[in-house]
Amino acid sequence: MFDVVVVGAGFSGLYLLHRLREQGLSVRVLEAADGVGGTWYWNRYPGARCDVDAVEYGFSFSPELDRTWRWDERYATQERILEYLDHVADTYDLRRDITFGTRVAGATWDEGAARWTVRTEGGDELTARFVVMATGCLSKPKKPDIPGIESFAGPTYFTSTWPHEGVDFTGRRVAVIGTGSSGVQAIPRIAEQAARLHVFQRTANFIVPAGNHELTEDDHDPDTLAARRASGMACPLGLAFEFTETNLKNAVDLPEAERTAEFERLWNRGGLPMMLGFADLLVDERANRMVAEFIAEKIRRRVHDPEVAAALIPSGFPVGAKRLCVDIDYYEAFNRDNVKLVDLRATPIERVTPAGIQVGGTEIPVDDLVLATGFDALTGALTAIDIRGKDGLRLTEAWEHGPRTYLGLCVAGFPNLFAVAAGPGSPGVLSNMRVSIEQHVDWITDCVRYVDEQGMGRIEATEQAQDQWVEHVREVGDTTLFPRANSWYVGANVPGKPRVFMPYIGGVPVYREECAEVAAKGYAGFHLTPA
Ligand code: FAD
Ligand code: N01
Repeated sequence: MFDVVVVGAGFSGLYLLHRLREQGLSVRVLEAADGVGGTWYWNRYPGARCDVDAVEYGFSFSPELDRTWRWDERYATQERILEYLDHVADTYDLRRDITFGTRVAGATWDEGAARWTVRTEGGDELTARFVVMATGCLSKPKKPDIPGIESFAGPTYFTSTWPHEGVDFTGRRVAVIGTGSSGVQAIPRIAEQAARLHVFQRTANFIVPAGNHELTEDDHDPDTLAARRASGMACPLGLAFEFTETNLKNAVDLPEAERTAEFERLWNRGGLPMMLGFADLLVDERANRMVAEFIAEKIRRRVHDPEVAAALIPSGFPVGAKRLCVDIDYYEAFNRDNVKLVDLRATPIERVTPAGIQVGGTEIPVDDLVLATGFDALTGALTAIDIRGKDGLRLTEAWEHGPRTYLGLCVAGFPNLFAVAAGPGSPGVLSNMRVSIEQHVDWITDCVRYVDEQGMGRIEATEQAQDQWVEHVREVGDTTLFPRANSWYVGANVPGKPRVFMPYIGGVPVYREECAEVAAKGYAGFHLTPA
């Protein structure tokens, strides 16, 4: 029997393994992939990179890693992040406790023995006192329901499970379906290679420029790094950002020139902090429309053909309520002769045929189909596992009407089970994920130590604490514009998924304090019992 079984070997699973082992616990990590990396193992599409500054995205817990690793660009490529996570695994000799190529099919709680039995798809069983699901927030790809898609005769590539050997699109007629973050990153790179690229856009997204650039040794200076990390800890989104007096004001209260100057400054700075520009951008429709119009004007300037520009301007949902995309040369791709935008709002896809995609009665010939169609986010990887808690309660039953967690970390009825940063009810996906992952892992490992030190064998969130947290997450979400978009944050991209705004929007610092307080009060809201 292990003390802890961890499922997943991405950022979360790797740090968990390191921390739990440091505590002297026996740990086994089970990972479906053949290597470490999680997101960065699977998503190898052209153009894939982080959209949080790499120096902030890398782990903060290890002076050793700070000393031995250098990021080369502001936004590291997928290859570089995967190299980094391999370096983390090497540095801490993590692979010896990871079983690769092993997908977990189920986990069943034995109340009498106070232990979990974890079952793999291969039929192996492991027992453990605790299980931590480090299965990822965006790790369960979602296939689009498009008539005829299975009949396509050429190769179909999912951005989320891209072939390791890469794909050469030279001379090919390529179709990309999907214009979320993955599509926005892949499209300019595919456009550079393909003979012809059709981009099938159902919803135009709000996109801000990356402002990518090379990094120097100064960017890795220990004091600079420490300052950035401290700034990230204080920011609701976990991003290093020097708030000015202006950023604490409401956009609607400022003269237009002053407001536009700040939008312009943040636009030129590049990246996700665009949404930190003013206090009211994500809560007041009027302020949100101001930033929407600012972005629309940028699109009009970047895209030469006014009709194409108009189709690329998002409408019908607030800026930021769907995950903001960050681009390198996205709009410029539509100025190329070999790229054509197909606006599915005007002409929906009728069907995929063996030789192409039929739209408005015309078949567009296609050699290669690229699906950048997203994920069953937050809950997908968890509900794909047959998790059974007390009295055989299935997680899918407990979450029938939407996910319910305490702090995004635990679920009532499922003792000694934790989820990392992916748990609905946590701020993870609204933050620089590394910040949330480290905080979650630290909290979970402290919790396991506390249970052991108290001579307890079992910890479970109470229904009451969970109900209060779920209500709090909903209430805070409802004060914002987030629930108004059909986003993966509310599960709208998966037919039949209950519509619930899943992440906690209270911000990283508030959430961290809340978690710390729960721990300081002897894990308030949890029921601890001897084994
Ligand atoms: P993951 O990296 O998703 O790892 C989960 C692992 O669990 C996977 O390896 C998976 O194979 C494994 N697993 C799942 N289910 C099972 C099972 N049943 N059995 C065995 N193994 C299983 N976040 C940011 O903050 N900044 C970014 O710039 C950013 N860029 C992103 C780009 C892309 C393309 C995507 C998809 C996501 C991005 N994210 C970003 C979010 C990203 O997922 C997190 O930053 C982070 O990598 C999550 O790490 P994780 O270890 O929690 O999960
Ligand atoms: O997925 P998405 P993603 N017909 O769900 C379209 C992170 N990430 O992989 O909006 C036609 O955002 C769908 O259209 P619509 C980041 O958190 C980060 O791009 O549903 N189109 C949409 O355009 C991100 O939010 C980076 O109308 C269909 C697209 O497919 C998250 O991962 C990079 C369709 C899916 O967009 C997910 O991003 C990549 C259909 N039947 C990912 N079904 C960084 O930059 C779906 N679509 C760091």
